[in-house]
Amino acid sequence: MVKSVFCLSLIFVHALLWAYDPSTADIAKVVGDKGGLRGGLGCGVDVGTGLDPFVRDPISLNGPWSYILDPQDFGAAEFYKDLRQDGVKLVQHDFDRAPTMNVPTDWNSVDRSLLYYEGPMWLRRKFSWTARPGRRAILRFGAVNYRADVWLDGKLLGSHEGGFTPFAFDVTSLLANKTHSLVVRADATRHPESIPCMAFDWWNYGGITRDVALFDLPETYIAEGVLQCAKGRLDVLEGCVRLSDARAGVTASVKIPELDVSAEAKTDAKGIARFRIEAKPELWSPEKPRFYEVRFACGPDAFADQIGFRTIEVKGKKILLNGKQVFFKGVSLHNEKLGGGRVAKGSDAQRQLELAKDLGCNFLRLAHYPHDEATVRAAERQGFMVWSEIPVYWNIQWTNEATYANAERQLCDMVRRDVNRAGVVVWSLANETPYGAARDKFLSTLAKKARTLDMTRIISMAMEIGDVKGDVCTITDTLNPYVDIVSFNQYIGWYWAGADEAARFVFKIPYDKPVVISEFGGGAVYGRHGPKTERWTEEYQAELYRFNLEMLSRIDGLSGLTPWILFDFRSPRRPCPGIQDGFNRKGLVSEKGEKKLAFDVMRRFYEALDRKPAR
Ligand code: GCB
Repeated sequence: MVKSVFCLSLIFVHALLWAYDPSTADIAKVVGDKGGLRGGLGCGVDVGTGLDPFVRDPISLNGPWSYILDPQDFGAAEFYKDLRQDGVKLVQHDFDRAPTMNVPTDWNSVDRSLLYYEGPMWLRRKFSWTARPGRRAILRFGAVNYRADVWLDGKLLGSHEGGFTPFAFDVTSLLANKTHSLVVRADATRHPESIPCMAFDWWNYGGITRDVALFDLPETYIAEGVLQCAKGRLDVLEGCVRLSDARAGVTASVKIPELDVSAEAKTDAKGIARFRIEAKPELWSPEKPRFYEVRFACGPDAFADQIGFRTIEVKGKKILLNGKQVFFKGVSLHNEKLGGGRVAKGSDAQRQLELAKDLGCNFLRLAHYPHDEATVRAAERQGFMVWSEIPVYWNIQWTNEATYANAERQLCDMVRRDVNRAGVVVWSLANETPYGAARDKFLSTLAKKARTLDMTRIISMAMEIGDVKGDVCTITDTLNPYVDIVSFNQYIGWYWAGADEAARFVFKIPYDKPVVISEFGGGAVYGRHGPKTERWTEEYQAELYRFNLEMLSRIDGLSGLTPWILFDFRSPRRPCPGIQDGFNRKGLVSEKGEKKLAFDVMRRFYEALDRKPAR
């Protein structure tokens, strides 16, 4: 009963609190409009660039959290008040006697017996606080997978669904000069109405997987500060400051000391001040990832971010970065540590980024959900353009309104979190979804929403190959009109046809748009050698890459490739003993970081592209 009330309230929260319908497709206006997640039950706040641990100095609530497993979900029942409130103690659920794990972390990596545990799990952390009058306290979770219910000293702050985006609560009125108890019920159990849904090809690590931070802010603070090149303009920067409260007539400013430019504006009735600055910054590019310190200020509040400036556009079959044609020399990767476990801190992904550099990449497809902020920042610092996506994957409940609201909120939270990241050039909305009218309605609406959120980046979806007749593959997905680039996953040589057969296939793509192949590849076990006709050998995979590259190179308008995938990753769908052992083996590199033969095939292909003049 309590659980169904809880579920109902989630639906209610999604349906009611997502009333976010900006009237114009201008990012400077849109990101400034108030909207997004409220966290639930009247206590939450939306998370913008002003609530970013990288630009402020919040109090960290990372570190040891006590945890209690609850495999039969008893804690949600009234009887177990002790779990939620950390108050009355029943011996079997005593946090003080419970083991601890170091948050942020997924719980699956903490103990071998939890490898495939999906939840629920109860976690508690105590912290002390000294209250200061006239300040605001905001509690932010970088991500909890998948569902989080949060209590502070026994009071339910709210609930959040979606495992890869931040959420926050205003806890000002609850904090006093004392020790507080913060309790989270985290649950990664799959549900048919969720995003992702029941089936997907990765392990969806559960837990408080990203930073927990408490922001001590002025009473009215800058909730959002945004600055980037105006659409298609390399000499005009546009942006805004949005205050936490809808206060009109307050002066806000933005400044780039290095360029000696600044602007001031007064907030409107929504608490938004908009800026337009004429400036000619040195541009961000993969060859030279240039950043400027941008300072946002308003009254007693200020913060600075390192922001790069660039434009990204599509013209006919070409992708233009800063007005010049660019080819996405990419690779796909999961937000997983080499060997398994969710990336929890920036350095966890550093080796992956080095491998991608070594492969010759200038582009990363961060599959299949928003990756952690430290990785996105590290990627853009190292000169990678980034494709960022939400986990609308395979089949989901296309006609469920709450599922749609969830997808839209995840999209908005992703955009809002990374809007200042020059490296992020593609927002992708879905992966390999099955054809159908209900799907088309869902995803075309989502695509329109994406354009109202951000008209300066490329909108995409990774689709399926379409119709195959003889040797001709025709791209038929009815969603192509809604995206800027034609992207599809194709596995010729692996799920069908032999490694050396790909070269005979041709693609018919009836759209005047650039083509980015969002996946291709096949499996190989590192160190397994044999004839190139034998599956799972490195030779087979290398041969598959050679023939696929020959075939794909002939596509008119080919503008990028993100082979699947940089490294072997954990997937419970891949049990085959001695071959997969719980890992998807399509990596160009093993889960231990060892390069397979196909790595070199791909690297040489990108090297050769560099020697060719622009296509
Ligand atoms: C796909 C999916 C990806 C899988 C891959 C595979 O099309 O998009 O998530 O891991 O195929 O290995 O089959």
